Amino acid sequence: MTTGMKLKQFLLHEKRAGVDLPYDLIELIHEVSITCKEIAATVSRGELSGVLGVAGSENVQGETQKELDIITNDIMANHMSVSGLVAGMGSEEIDDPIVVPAAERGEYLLMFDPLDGSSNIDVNISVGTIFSVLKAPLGCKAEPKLEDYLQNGDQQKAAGFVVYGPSTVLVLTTGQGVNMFTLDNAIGEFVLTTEGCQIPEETTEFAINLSNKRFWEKPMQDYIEDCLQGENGPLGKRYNMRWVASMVAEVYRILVRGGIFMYPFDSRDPSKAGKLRLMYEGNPMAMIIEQAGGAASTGHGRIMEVESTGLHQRVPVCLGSKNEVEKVFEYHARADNAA
Ligand code: AHM
Ligand code: MG
Repeated sequence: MTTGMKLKQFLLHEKRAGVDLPYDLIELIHEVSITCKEIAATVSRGELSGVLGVAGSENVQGETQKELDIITNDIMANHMSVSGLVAGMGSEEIDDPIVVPAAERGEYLLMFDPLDGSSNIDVNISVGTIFSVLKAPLGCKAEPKLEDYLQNGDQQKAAGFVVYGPSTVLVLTTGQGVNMFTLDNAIGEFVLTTEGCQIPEETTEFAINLSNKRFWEKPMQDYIEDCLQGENGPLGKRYNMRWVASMVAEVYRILVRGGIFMYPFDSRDPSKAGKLRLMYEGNPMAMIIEQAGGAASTGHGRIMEVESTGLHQRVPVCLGSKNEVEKVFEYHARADNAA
């Protein structure tokens, strides 16, 4: 009976059962979970913390930073840089890789978005932390170079996110399925509450920011048009729509009851292939979704096969229930073939 086990206890249990999980990876995941407890406590204080609102600065992507973006970034970066487990880190909020002192270096690279969906923080809607773990090619022996980070999603050793909602839940994969751990505030531990999440293959629920429709490519416009026609349209189904504007909340919902989430390529800024970032949003979410039996695509192919060219590279994202993601892929393939 594994349900009810604490996070580290469960990972050690899996290792003893034969899962390929190095001890330092278990430690790393455990340390990340500790920082997420600190972030959960910070976020839950809301207006009491006196740090809601914008910080007056922009990140490398030209987005306005919230004070909490910076505070939560520092919580993660400061804690993990003295954990002895990472050789370097990359964060949504920091332009360049975060350097770890030589004496503190470990074997892994940690990519993270410390507070995803942070535009929601002032309106008290769920936000979260997303992370992706890669192996540092030179281990702890040298300071990682930028190219060391530029690995495909398929090379991830672990991926996860924590959603700070009515309850705080850690969703984790180490490549052996997806498990969920709910934070029990009474004991200060993440406790296993769902083992082996499976996303239903079929869905009638889509999530997309429809206000951007005029900027999308034709196949994406066509797919959504067909969804909106409901049971009498070419897809023959009555669809429901959700948009939380918080990817962690959308992916969590999809893991629980299925659905499809899209942040497609759009033409607002041709230099950016969509809004979401490959290394700390697209790839970790893709690994989680695939490990739960879903699919994660750019519309043209698997997200985790996209060649990584930069720490803050953008990627079109379409993920969730397998058969629905496949449909979106077919709309793109048809358009490609016609061209
Ligand atoms: P962020 O990392 O700056 O918070 O941006 C990512 C978020 C996602 O969580 C969410 O899906 C998307 O931005 C919402 O975008 P929009 O404001 O266009 O609806
Ligand atoms: Mg984000």
